[in-house]
Amino acid sequence: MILTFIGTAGSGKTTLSGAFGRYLEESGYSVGYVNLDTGVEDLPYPPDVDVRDDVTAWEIMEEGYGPNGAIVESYDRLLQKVDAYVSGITKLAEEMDYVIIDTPGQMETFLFHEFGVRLMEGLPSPLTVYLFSPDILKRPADFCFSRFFSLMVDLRIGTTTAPALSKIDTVENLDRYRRFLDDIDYLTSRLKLEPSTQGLLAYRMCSSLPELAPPTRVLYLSAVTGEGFDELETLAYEHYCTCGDLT
Ligand SMILES: Nc1nc2c(ncn2[C@@H]2O[C@H](COP(=O)(O)OP(=O)(O)O)[C@@H](O)[C@H]2O)c(=O)[nH]1
Ligand SMILES: [Mg+2]
Repeated sequence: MILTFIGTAGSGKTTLSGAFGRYLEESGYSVGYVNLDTGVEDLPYPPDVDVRDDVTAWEIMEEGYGPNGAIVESYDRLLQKVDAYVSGITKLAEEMDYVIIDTPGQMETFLFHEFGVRLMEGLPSPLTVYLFSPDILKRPADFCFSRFFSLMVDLRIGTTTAPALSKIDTVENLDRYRRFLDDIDYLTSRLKLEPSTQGLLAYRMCSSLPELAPPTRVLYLSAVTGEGFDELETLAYEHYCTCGDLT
């Protein structure tokens, strides 16, 4: 089965790819690793498929591009080979129990680039995990934003997407986060009390969430302590055995 980690830069994709992969290997599974980041230097896992074998952001910078331009240019060049990547990853998935895909550091170079979209469309039913870290969750509207962003990932790349709070070892009051993320009715009731137009928008959006999407459960993960790894394994199993029902 194919598991893809998506999230903003620093949300913990690469660390989690290594830590969850090791957890699966220690449980006796065979695991294949895919690195799609042209700008990464060190990886905490041995990649079986690695875009840096074709192109790196640094070599493009040597041609005179700036850091952002080099990253975009690297995916423009990789686009010509997207079909070969789809075949390579599909083959790896046939050989291994799990294939873990670590996506580019900057999420937009994956979600907003044809390389990422075409790659994901070509793969056999990958499960995507959308990672967001606790530091972006301050106000009730932020919780609504995270739930919706997970849906937007689904909409953009067409894969079943599970939202996951990363780095939970860094938060003291996980219960507060859980309450806002797990209980949409509670979140909606809190948003109703927000006086701002932003609060009103969040209230309207969150009220419609149950109609828009099946009630996918949220994961709570730490790549440092391994918390939530058993739930992630269960979710991946359910995705493959019950055809995407992640309630
Ligand atoms: N405390 C803590 N730090 C983490 C965790 N996962 C990642 N980090 C740290 O967050 C930073 C960014 O992680 P990285 O995996 O490179 O993020 P990526 O850009 O999404 O691939 C690094 O300094 C990691 O050590 C976690 O579960 N707990
Ligand atoms: Mg990374």
